[in-house]
Formats: sequence, C-alpha cells, structure tokens
Amino acid sequence: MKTNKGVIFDLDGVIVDTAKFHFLAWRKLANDLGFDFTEEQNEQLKGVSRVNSLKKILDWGAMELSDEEFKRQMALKNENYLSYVEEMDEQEILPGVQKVIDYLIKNRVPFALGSASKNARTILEKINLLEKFDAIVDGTDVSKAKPDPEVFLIAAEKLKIKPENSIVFEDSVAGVQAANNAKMISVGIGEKKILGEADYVFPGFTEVELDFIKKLLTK
Ligand code: B16
Ligand code: MG
Repeated sequence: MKTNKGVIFDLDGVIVDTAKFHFLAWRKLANDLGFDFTEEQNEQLKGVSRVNSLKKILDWGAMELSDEEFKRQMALKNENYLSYVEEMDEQEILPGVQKVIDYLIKNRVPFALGSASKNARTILEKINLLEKFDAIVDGTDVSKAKPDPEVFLIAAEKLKIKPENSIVFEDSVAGVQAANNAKMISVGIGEKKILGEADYVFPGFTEVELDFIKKLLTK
C-alpha cells in the first residue's frame, strides 16, 4: 500500500485493559490511607500520569502527604500494580487489536506506541508485542502529560511521519485532546458521549474495520 501515514496507539484502554489493575492498586492505597473512591471516579484517572493520579486521589480523600510519603505511596502502588502485570500474557490483548497490527505490518505502515505509562515496555513484553512496534514513547520519555501533545509529537518524529499524517487511537479524553492538540487524526475507542472531541469514535477495536483503516491510510 502506498501511504505517507503512520499510526500511534495508546496502550492502556486501547491495546490492553490495565485500567482494572490500576484501579485495584490505587483503591488499595486509598483504603490503606483510610478512605475509598468509586469506579466512576476512577474514570478520571485514565490517561493521567502516576503523579497526577495520586494528587487527584488524595484530593478525593481530603488528605495531604509529605513529599517523602507521597513518593513512598507511589512506589507501593506501582509495586502492587506490577504484581498484576506480572500475570499478563497475549490473552490480555483486547479483541480486534491484533488484526489491525497484522494489517499494518503486512502493508508496511509504520506504527508507534504513545503512552503515559512508565511500565509500557514491561507490559508490551508480557503480551509479546514489544518487538512489533517501530517506535515506543512512554512515560519515561516525556516531561509533559496528556493533553499536552508531546508524547504523540515525539512518536511521529520517531516514525518520520508528519503530525497531520498521524492517526492516533486513544481511549481517554486527555489523550484525544493531546492528539487534537498535535493536529493529528484522532480515533477514540470508547463511548461517543465521553470522546466526542475525536474525529472518529468506535466502541471497541472489534468495530474498527480494516476497510476504515485502509481509507484513512490512503485518504
Ligand atoms: P504508570 P496510557 C496511562 O496509560 C493510564 O491510563 C493511567 O491510568 C496511568 O496512571 C498512566 O498510564 C501512568 O501509568 O503508573 O504505569 O506509569 O493510557 O497512556 O497508555
Ligand atoms: Mg489509555
């Protein structure tokens, strides 16, 4: 296929559903500190960096921690989160994702990861996708969190693709805004009423037809 376009995937909520593990680990942290939060509140943590997630959670519990304790709690949460990640394998790849990745590889379309997670490489390794990506940009490579476009702009640069020729798959509001701020083509994976700012929205990857991808790539 002749195309000057490239694809950037978010990780959590697009390729795998690690949100459920983040929720369990953050909730344990809150419970250990003596309060709780709901699954609905957890929605606000999607795509949000580790530091900013803890800040939000402490706000919900009306709690303040010293810098040292803040860091200790973040490390504890990550340790707990990684104990779930440890159990992951290819079965965790969300339905419909593999067929799109296979299609991109077959058609030599470059694709990258653009994730806020500092654990992205570990997760990709667990699900056997690490070697498939042409570039990986994660929470260890950026200084500005989504909705800042930094993560996607670096990914496009690594792929040698212009921002306006980059197609981003994202499940979070902050991520869709980051793609839009980068002047990229944004495809939301989730509910239309939440991701309405995206150029296109699908409930999940199973609804993303290869024909749609082909049209975007050859447009
Ligand atoms: P970590 P994404 C994001 O991943 C998650 O959606 C968000 O819930 C998490 O806090 C963030 O990564 C940081 O993750 O603690 O592993 O560095 O959706 O941008 O792939
Ligand atoms: Mg996400």
